[in-house]
Amino acid sequence: MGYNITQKLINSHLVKGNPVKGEEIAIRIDQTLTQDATGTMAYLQFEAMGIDRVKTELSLSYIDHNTLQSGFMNADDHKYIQTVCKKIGVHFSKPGNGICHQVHLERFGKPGKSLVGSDSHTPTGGGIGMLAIGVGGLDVAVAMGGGEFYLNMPSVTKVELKGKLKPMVSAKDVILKILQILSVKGGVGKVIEYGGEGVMSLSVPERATITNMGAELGATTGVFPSDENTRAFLKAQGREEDYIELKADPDAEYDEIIEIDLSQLEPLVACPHMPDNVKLASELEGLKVDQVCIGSCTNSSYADMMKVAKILKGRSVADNVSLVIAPGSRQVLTMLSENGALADIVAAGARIMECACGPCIGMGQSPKSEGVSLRTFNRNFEGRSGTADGQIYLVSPETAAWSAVTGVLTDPTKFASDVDVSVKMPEAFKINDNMVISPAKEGEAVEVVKGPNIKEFPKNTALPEELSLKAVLKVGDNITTDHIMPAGSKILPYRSNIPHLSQYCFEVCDKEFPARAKSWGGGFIIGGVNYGQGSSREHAALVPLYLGIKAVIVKSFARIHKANLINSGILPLTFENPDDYDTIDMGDELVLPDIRNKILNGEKVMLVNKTKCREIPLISDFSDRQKGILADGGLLNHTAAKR
Ligand code: MIC
Ligand code: SF4
Repeated sequence: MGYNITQKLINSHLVKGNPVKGEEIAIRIDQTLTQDATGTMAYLQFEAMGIDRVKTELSLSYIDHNTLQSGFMNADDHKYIQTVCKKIGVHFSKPGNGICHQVHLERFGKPGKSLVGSDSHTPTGGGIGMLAIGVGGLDVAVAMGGGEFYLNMPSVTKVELKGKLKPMVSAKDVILKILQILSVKGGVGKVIEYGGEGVMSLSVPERATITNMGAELGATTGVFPSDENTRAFLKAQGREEDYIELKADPDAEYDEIIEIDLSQLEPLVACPHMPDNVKLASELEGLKVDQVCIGSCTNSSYADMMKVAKILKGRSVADNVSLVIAPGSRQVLTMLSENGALADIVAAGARIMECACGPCIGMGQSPKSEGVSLRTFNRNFEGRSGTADGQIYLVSPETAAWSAVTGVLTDPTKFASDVDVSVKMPEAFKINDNMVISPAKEGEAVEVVKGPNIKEFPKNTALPEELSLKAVLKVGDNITTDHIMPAGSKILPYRSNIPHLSQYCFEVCDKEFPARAKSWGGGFIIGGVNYGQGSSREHAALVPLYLGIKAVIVKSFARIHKANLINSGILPLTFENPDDYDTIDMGDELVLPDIRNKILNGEKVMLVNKTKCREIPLISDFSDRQKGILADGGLLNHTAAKR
């Protein structure tokens, strides 16, 4: 039997375990990346591990999330990250150089390599044939120290692409289609592998748009073959030597196959407030628009921006629309400014933002109350834009640009004959890596600067024999990490200050939660399906840990968040019978008797609801490694205990 690409990548990096679906395996990590909003924690944890230098082939640290400096906090974090990176051997991409995933794709990603990043959109690297996985900061810290990365062997879904996209239909519409088919939880435990003759019609940045939003499917990652298009992209980036061919064997097998005929796709829109709430753009035609934002790690490549410039050239942004554009990297911005496209964009009336995440993570540009904002981004979770009742729609660059001009949501295909938006890949991208600072030589003295915004991270204690606490919060299905630990311009600057952050935990669902958790001495959280979907932020585990949360009991978990809970020593347990969720109310007195032994011995866990006089069976499906981590109260304690 032949191998698919996923199996080839995993087999070539396997260090432990049997690559059999669902079993825990460990892989060697070649590259790591962090961004600033998760990076401070990752580097504090790396320092706490007592390792002097990183042991990967290449590790990078990007500053792209917290670039608003309205106070000392973000600047403190940047200084800490820059100095610690210099010391431990990590390359540092300065603020303004671009969004981590875009820059990594352009300058550092290599087909055939493994990458973990402390950001859920790390699968962007799958567009260039990498095994690229989003993880929590502590898992990146471990990988930087040369440790393996553990995951459950995923199943592999093949997306068989046929045909070619019509003009004005784009890569974003492909992934929105897949989200419509699979939903925001349909990718959990899977790698989405792309194949078929349609692949050749997609450039590396288009492929990266598609794998990027694999995060929204909950997938472990996504991957495209590495082929002549990959070679051409690498060559144009001056790094043809990084090319290797990577393709599935003709007789490779898959767990599931989804066919998509690219030529049949129409422009799609993800409506508020979930990326899988997908409708046809033509159905929504005429919806009045207040704001259009173009950028983010999903759609900010040179080709995306050129398409937008072509549409805007000689036209004006509608009076009722504020158009905001953030090119994904300095490379893109430089090329747009040199070829005149930037002038066309500016002349149309766009507001140009720096090359960073910006509005995607609520760092400015929040829409007006109830404002309709069309965004080329990847997430439209409630409140994420910074406006609680903002109505965020996810669209392609083509739909965004035309809608900015017309002032209403517009199906761009009706203008297909007006403008040719095809963009040829440049023969040579503009290369300038002077905003990437190399680390110091080994042994060279470097002072690590920790300003007052950098506080210690919370540590857990070993799991006791019994846990007896109240249900301190009950939430529903599809709770995102943006619900658990919101971001945005007011809160994000405190990512290195857990006590401060804790005031905002679950703010979107229940403002009283932090105070209640403190006065009740912590507790258990009860939740529905796909709990913890979305970002990789381990703050969604560290802050509950700080507030005394000892277990999260839900119908099902999202992958990265479950791993982050385990790393923090919080028990992630699932209902054996999902209906038992209905029998627990907030405030109920709950007990997990003999829990330490049960976890360590892999026995069935019983939850006793003293208030309702009921016993509820729970699933605790942990590997031996995870049992040890949970018993010791988190990965750092576990590693220290093993020494
Ligand atoms: C996001 O898009 O939600 C973020 C902000 O990039 C997060 C990381 C974070 O919370 O810092 C992610 O996707 O992992
Ligand atoms: Fe940044 Fe948005 Fe991408 Fe997250 S999804 S890395 S906030 S651009």
